[in-house]
Amino acid sequence: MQHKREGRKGLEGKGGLSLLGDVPLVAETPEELLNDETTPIARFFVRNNGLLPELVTDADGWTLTVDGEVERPLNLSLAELKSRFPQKTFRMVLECGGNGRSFFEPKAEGNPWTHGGVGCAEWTGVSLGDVLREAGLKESALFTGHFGADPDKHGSHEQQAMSRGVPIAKAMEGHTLLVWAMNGETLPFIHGGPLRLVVPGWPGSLSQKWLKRIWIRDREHDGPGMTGLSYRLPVRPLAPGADGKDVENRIIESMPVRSIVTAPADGSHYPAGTRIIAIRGAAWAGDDEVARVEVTVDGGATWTEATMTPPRNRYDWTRWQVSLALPEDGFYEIFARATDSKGRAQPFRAANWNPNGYGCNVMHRVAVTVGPEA
Ligand SMILES: Nc1nc2c(c(=O)[nH]1)N[C@H]1C(S)=C(S)[C@@H](COP(=O)(O)O)O[C@H]1N2
Ligand SMILES: [Mo]
Repeated sequence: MQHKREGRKGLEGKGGLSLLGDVPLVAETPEELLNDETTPIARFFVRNNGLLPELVTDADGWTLTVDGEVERPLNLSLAELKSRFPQKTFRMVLECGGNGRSFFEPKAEGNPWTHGGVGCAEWTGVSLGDVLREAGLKESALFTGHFGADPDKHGSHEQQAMSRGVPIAKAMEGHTLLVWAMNGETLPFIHGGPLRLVVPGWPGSLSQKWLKRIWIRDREHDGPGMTGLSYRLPVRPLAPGADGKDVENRIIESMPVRSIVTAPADGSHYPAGTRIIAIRGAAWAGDDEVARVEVTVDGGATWTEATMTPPRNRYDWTRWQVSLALPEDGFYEIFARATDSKGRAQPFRAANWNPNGYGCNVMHRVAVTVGPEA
């Protein structure tokens, strides 16, 4: 795909990404560039809701405030975070809540992600729960509210570009991290450096970048991204195209199960006579585990189970591979279908349409040809 040269400021070193928007800056990763076990920073998607904050020169002097329903409000420098709490490194999936949106019909509102609004990196930091225990949660503590340093898309600091939050139980999970390093490197500015949250398994919007403040609240947080139709799904299935404004909805928590084929790339060609093709991919399932991945090349008439590499830790993705026999030269569509530990599999067709296009986990399709070069 040809990319526009302009509008890629902030995406230096990320030449392979597809630009979905320049203001705010949004770029996804073509599925075949997600073939690494750990997604390199150069291939990690970018999603902003506002403009970038000012560049930070003194990273260790960056401060995080924890206040609200706590016994002892904290104001910690990054240097203090690093020295006062046990350090953790986990490889975990970060996925935009709108990943897969472009497959809804009719089109839903928002960035037209294919399946590439996702990456799986090694995140290093401290558990948010350890910091909240130090602050001492009051009985009234119910929810977090996350605040970053970025201005909104008009450049104003009066309102957060996005400010979401989670129930206290999710905040206290050991894997919910305050992160300063990614793949062993200082957390890049574009990914929220010096300090970001990573709330694994739930929509990426909870993983606040350029994190300045965690406000502990006695009620559900109501910042931008928490109200209206934002990051919510209708409780009862909607007819595609409905406005969905006056129906009962719920906040999205765990993301749905998904798999992607990371090799071969869509449009690949094999020499005539090729009878076995090697297929590789990744699968993940929000808070749950991937129970199995199956692959078909005949539209779902027959399925072959893939071999899975166990995840390194909770919230890591599952890498999988399978060799498939092709009966003859010709055109094939590869579909991979993951099933989670609760028995939920991916649909063949985008299901559960909603106006903002969340939760589309339709199977990824990769078409290949076998035969003489055209
Ligand atoms: N401060 C801040 N944090 C943010 C956002 C933002 O716009 N501002 N976008 C969120 C969204 S919607 C996603 S999907 C992830 C993307 O993280 P990445 O850009 O590092 O891939 O960051 C989240 N954190
Ligand atoms: Mo997102």
